[in-house]
Amino acid sequence: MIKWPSRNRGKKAVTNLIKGIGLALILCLLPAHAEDGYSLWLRYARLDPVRAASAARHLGPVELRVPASPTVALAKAELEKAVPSLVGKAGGGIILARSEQLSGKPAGSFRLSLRPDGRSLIEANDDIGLLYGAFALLRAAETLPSLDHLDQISAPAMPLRMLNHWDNPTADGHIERGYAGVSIFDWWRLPGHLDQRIYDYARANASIGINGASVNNVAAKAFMLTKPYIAKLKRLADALRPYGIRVYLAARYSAPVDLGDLDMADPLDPRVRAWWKAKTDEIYAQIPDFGGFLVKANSEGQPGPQDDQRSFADGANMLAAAVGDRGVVLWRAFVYQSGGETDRTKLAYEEFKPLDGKFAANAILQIKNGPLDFQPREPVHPLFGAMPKTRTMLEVQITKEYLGQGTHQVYLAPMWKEVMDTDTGHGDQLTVTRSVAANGMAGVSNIGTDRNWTGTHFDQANWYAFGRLAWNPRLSSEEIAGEWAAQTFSRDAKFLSEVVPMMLASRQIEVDFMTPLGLAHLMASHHHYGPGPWIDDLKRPEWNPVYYHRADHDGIGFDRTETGSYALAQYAPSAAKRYAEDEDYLLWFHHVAWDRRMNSGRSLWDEMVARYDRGVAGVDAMAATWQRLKPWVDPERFRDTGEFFAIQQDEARWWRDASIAYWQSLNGLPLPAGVRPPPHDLDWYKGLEFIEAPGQGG
Ligand code: BDP
Repeated sequence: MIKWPSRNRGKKAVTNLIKGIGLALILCLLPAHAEDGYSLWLRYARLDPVRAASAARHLGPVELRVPASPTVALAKAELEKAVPSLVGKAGGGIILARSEQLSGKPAGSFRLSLRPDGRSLIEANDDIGLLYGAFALLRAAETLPSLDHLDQISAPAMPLRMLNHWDNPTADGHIERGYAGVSIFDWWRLPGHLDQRIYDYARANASIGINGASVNNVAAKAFMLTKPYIAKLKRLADALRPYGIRVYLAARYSAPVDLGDLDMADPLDPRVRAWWKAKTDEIYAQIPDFGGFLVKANSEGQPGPQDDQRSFADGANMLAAAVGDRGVVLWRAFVYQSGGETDRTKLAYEEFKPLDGKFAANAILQIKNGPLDFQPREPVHPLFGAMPKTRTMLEVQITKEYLGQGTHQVYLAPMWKEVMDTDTGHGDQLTVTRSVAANGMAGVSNIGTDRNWTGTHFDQANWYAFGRLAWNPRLSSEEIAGEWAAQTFSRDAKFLSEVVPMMLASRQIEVDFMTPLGLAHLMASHHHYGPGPWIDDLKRPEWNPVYYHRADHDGIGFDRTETGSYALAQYAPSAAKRYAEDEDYLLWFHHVAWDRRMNSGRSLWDEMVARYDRGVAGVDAMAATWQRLKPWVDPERFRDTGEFFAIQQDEARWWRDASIAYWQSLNGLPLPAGVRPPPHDLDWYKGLEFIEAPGQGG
């Protein structure tokens, strides 16, 4: 019965009952009830009557044929909560059991099938497999036409499927590149108090197979390694453990010095090695399943082994020795100290390739998807597949730093698939996925304290897609979008037939109006929000957009062929050839004249303008699609999303207009006939400032 808050506790229960019935009636009469997005894709909205009746035959009371454990209890509770919500009264049942068939499969694998009596059977060799299986069964009930032929074995493609939170453990909870509020990790109130949100976060992660979380910014603070913070981390780790999630820490390389214990951090010095060993032991004494350290070293002002004339392998191996076989060291490849090299995209390869074979067995090199920095489109990082004697892992950015941040709708699965499916050319169909599958994949989280977790409702799809792809990279972007939208909004076929193509198109649309044809890094300084292709006054040359586009009166683009920086040579020949010929990467790899003939028959300039316009039209089309979806969406999320589309419509025009105005100031070319000129002059766009933009660095 619904309880109403009442000042007069003496009022009769019958009053409450009448009110309750009244509210229930109102709710039934509403086409859809308001929702705030907190439930993510775990809403378990009632199936339509036919499907509910069908699924009800296979779902119902949970029978445990395994010993109870906290994880098994979570699986049982999830099923018991979800089944009545999905189907109402259920006539079947669900059995949780061990399985012989899964021996040899990776941790977390499970099998779903039907017993002869029609009940569902979830089998796994470990408890976490049962929890994953429980979520998978519920997903199947929601997304398959029926459960009548349920029979699937599912095993994770990669052992490490982790989120990297760039959350600063500071009082303001600021998240670097975070656009959904502040950090959900409340270090101040830990270890005494842990917010319910943390359990809900863990549950959402478990539902998509995420099994690791690095909880603090890679620009790390040394105090995270102190005793009080280890106690706080322990409380967090204890909460996440039943959900199969191990915690990791971003470690500040100079911590022994910063914390006042030593006067240098040289990784080959025995005192430094002993310090890290003792520190790591201290952590493991509290958190026996601590995952390990994530390290950003000698990058963007962070300290690292190069400060002591030691190599990255020396640094990583020192930490790896401290961790031992208890965990891993994730060493980030995102470095770009110049030392004379004039193409930033070549620097990480030049640093790390010679170190192949030098890293310890529990050190993993974590490589961003592209050689620059999470741009709307980049070629894959040349290190993938190029270090056969080194464990490597893929890092993608779930938060949309360079893709419209917290106001544009961009579904990122197509971008990640583009990267993951790329053949590196370094071996027999050695795709990026295959090159990292033995280790894993990390996603820079987009989660914050916003009620809907991710700032916009559609950004939830990127969190979801990250987990699903890390579990099964063979899933298509379309399947994942369909699953997500069905669980999050509506399973109606008409709704899905509109929303899924809209999501699939959204990434190319963003590329079109921001950085068409291989352009990159044209965003305004610091906050990276909005266009700033004219910027040329930042301290380091490679921080400036002009460094990347190299446009002048005659042409545009960065020559990375043999006549230029020859970054192409860092790729295996087949991959280099593909990239050299692909128009989508034209201006990434080539400097070309404005009148170059394109595949379309247009000149480059006309093609660029056409792409900008295509991008703007694409956003308009998405916004119009959304309006048509009103019948299937609750008013709250409908309005919310509609407003973000309106912002994106304005900003797509802003990107297009500012870019065109700037390119025209260089090339002096007219716009093709009939094309709308920018409404303002270049100075107007240059004058825009956004000091309050969220998520800025540091
Ligand atoms: C860049 C961000 C910067 C991060 C850096 C990193 O602008 O804030 O610290 O990546 O990956 O994209 O370390």
